[in-house]
Amino acid sequence: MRTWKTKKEFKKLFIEKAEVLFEKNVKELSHREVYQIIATMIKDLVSDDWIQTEKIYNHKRVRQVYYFSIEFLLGRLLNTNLLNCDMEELCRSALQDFGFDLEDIFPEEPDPGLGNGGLGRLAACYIDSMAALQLPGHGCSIRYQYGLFDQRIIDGQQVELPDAWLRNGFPWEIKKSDKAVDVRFGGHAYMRPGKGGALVCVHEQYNTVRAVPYDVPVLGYQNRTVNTLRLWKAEYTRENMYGQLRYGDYRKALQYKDQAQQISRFLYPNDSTYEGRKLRLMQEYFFVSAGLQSIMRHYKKHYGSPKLFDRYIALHINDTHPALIIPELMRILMDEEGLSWEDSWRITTNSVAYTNHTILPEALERWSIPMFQELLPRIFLIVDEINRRWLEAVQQRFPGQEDKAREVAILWNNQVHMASLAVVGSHSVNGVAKLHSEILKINTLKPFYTWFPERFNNKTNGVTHRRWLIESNPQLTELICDTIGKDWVHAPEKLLALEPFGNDAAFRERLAEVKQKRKEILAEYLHKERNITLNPHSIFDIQIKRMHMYKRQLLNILHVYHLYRQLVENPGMDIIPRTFIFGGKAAASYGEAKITIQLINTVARLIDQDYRAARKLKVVFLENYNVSLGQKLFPAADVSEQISTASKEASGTGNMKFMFNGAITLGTMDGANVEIHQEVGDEHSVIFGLRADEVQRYYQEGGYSSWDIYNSDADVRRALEVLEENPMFGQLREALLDRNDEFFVLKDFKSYCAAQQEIERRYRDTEGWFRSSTVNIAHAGHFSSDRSIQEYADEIWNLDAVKI
Ligand code: GL5
Repeated sequence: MRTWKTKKEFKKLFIEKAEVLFEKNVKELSHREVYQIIATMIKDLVSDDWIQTEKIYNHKRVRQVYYFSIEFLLGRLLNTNLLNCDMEELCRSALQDFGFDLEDIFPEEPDPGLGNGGLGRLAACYIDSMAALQLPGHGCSIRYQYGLFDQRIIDGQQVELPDAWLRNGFPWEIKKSDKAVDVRFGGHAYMRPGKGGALVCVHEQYNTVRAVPYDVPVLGYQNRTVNTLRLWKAEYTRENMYGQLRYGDYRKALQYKDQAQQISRFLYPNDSTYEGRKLRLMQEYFFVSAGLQSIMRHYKKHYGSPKLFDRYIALHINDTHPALIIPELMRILMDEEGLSWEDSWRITTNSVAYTNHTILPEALERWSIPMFQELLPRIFLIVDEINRRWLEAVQQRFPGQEDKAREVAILWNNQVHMASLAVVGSHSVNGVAKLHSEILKINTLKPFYTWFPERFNNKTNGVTHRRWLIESNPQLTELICDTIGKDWVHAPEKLLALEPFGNDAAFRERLAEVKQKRKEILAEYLHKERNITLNPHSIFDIQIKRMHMYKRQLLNILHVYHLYRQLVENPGMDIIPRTFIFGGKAAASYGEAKITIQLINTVARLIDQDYRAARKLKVVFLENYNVSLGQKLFPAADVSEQISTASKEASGTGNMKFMFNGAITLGTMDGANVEIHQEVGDEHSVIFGLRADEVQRYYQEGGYSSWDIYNSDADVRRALEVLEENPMFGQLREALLDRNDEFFVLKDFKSYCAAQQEIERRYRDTEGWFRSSTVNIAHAGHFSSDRSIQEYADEIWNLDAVKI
């Protein structure tokens, strides 16, 4: 393969690619075409290393991990990959010679629609860190044709448009048709005596869906490691189609074809319908089965006997969506490799490890047994047997205690309980922040913890500082390097060396300049691209995350309205101008979250149109929040809003991205906020509200009376008046008062207002503020995903780094 290492070679190849790909000379190229050419060139550039990496893994027969996740929210890859192969400056300068500015090229890349929120973004950070640490680890997921949705705000309301992110192709992927595998759905499965009398499974009359892999290279940070993210696309098979046509059943044949193609069409099919849920279950089995079959095939070719599978292979499941990997591995080992149940079970549980990402009951997956059985008859037989053996063990230990069995059953109440399957079938169960891992032990998964205390552990989340600091905030990166050198780039915990500079006036001044600059960059961008005007001299107070009642965007906007009312009554009130920025998508079927967006936009308009307030306050709801917009917002933030109801946010990862960029956390003692607070202390973060144990106690006691607060607190009463503006908002008022405020918005209102005043007080003390900002950056290193992944590798996967 011809590739480039110098600017001259780059330019020569660039010209050739322009001809081959677009039949154009350089002057005629559009920005999008330039992006496509460079992406293709990078893929060519790293292809030798990619092949080499795999060769070394195979040759040395190293232990490898496969990270199964139903989402990988990658973000744009061009900048990241240029940084990783250390070609950014060369590329920038070559393009300049051609008359292009690299900064104009980056926005041409659409954000891949392969994820929706924190869980998917975490998976993307984790594969980045695996490659950076030279760990043999790969991702496995689905190649969705459409992402979540493109969010538009029309008349203040969210409107969902299709996110056809693949419209112009995805230049980072390579289709591997020869590595396709078949996945079976439906039909009948039963056991019958085979040779020597042992029972064997017969599975017949099933449909076959072809899974075709598309591989995306995952580049290590300037270290030549190139791992793989394998994305599966679903296709129909001609054989299956013709099979049905042979019997003259056109309707069935077309139905099959359509259903097969549906599997990888949408991220998040609407699960409020039976058809939607069925499709989601098909997606889960589809990528798990395809991934595992290809792993097994590769393993047997290079490593040998399936009996040693668990010595060489670790399988990680990111939440329960890939938990069918447990019965699927059992199926492959027994039905295809001829191993016994006992050997297969030992290998399976030794291979699989499970991370839980939520305690919200509605998010714990359960499938109806009839649907499961119809779609996956062979897998159901195996789950049924796992459940039978497991309950037998429970009965032996607690004879006659039905309730013990009920608590831990995998099949119960006509449902398959996926979290129970995941815990029983794996050797490690972890939460994603210290508090969350404790809640799993004492609450959500308590009965399992009593059984398998040794399985439970914590792995606090992390984010890749390469994307979230180095790539997103070059100004801050330069300041840090000028101040403490570059060691931290490879060892982010060394950011700690920055802490003493919080006491250095010259450093603080430069830090303030960087923050100001980043606020101006954001303001300019929003002005140019979205016609939004911000005052870059106001405090930028930002809440960006999925819209959810437990995340309490409602608390934030009620406080803004409270401030607004104060200003109206007292226009001379001395407050520092404040810009409240919101961004996030609400699930299409989540009424209250969508109304909250409308409320935010209503308050925004109210303030804009009132001269008494508009000089001091500004509210913006940014349409279509995604990874690339996030990369502009985190560097510009002064205040990081992390205000979920304590105990509800498993970890949060936005909180860490803000911290890397020197924002101050305004948060509850929830998720990883607790550990951020532990790192920086009361002096450098602002904490408010009920604690997790208090929230849990209220729940046990049937809640609290929000009416009492309403009746006794005039500020609360006044703030709620905004909900009388529009009959739509009545639903929110009802949730807060008549449905007893499940998320403690009114209960925490007073203490949130006080915390906001505290933020303002601290901001007035510029010296103290930037000292706090420095301390936050210095302690952010702990929240690098490199730290998290090293812990996974050492404590769960038992994986060593491999030099390439
Ligand atoms: C989530 C949690 O809600 C977040 O608190 C957590 O940071 C994230 C990654 O561990 O996982 N669970 C989940 O289903 N989504 C999340 O963001 O989407």
